[in-house]
Amino acid sequence: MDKMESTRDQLIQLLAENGDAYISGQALSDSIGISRNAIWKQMKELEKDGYQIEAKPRVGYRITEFPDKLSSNTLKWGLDTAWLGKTILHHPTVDSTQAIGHQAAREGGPHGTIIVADEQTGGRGRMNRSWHSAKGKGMWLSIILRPKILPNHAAQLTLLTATVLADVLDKYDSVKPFIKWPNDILINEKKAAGILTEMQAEQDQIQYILIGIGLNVNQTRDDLHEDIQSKATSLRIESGNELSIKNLIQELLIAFEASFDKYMEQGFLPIKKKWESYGFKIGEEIAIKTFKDYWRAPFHGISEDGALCTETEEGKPISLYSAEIEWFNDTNRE
Ligand code: BT5
Repeated sequence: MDKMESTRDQLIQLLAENGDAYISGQALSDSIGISRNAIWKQMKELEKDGYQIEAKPRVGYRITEFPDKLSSNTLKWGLDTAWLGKTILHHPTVDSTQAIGHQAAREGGPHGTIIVADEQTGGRGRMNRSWHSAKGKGMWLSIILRPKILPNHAAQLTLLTATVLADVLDKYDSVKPFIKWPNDILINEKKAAGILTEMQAEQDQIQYILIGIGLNVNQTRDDLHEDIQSKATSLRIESGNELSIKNLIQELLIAFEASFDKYMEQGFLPIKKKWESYGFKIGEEIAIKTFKDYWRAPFHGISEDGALCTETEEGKPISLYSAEIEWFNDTNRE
């Protein structure tokens, strides 16, 4: 980072920390170590970048509006969380936010650290599938968590994440989200979001969990990669409106923190109920694909620990932890 940029970052941070209150030119000049005239020049530069700044004579400055582009500062401004997103690492372009997240977690990145990018060149899904993450079109984000739960409960956090995403999307007009087991978000039977959970753990202790969330926001149908055009969608396609990715991220983080805190207090049961309220094809017949079999059976919901409750071909109840589900006239086959 060059000197100009770091001065500007310090300035934004000081103003952002001050919220709605004014901070005097003198105080800014003392903290950053540049002249009051230089502060004034920097303010003019910020305005060119889309910041709206109010300057009150003899009182000081405050920011009244942050630009819509993503940065650690714009995301933190107005983010009303206690622990989630206190550290936000933003990059314009990355291979995968998961890769950056693993590195940050290995280097001690705290619980609640967020990694977010405008674009991923090597975005990943489960089982090494690729995840298309075009520049400025979606939410491409990873969360580092260090929860005090048993490693075999980690999958519950993936289901929790799906319910948080569904809750956030449900608030948007003409968007009716469903969760396809275990954790794809569908709108009108097309995939709008996916979740990838990775974990570093010993037998009975989690070092960290990295939850990766990919949400299609502002793609038009033509913007979607041809591999996924028939089976994917975006919020813009569904709602007809372009949406602010920055606002969506903030809404997601606020809802995630509340849901996580509740989970730590009350356990999985409230999440299970919420998940089932969004569950796709619950009570209907689905096709189940495991690594060796493929059969049809009714989908009864999820168990207390997040497994898929269904039946064997012979009609005996079973719980499955890893499988893919499909439905008839399903266009989503891999
Ligand atoms: C997922 O995998 O759905 C998990 C996706 C997680 C992506 C996030 S973005 C931030 C973080 N950093 C990463 O590198 N990853 C995470 P899975 O259930 O395996 O689904 C993958 C399949 O979804 C692909 O094989 C495609 O068929 C389809 N797909 C790929 N890109 C898509 C997109 N943008 N929208 C909808 N479907 C897509």
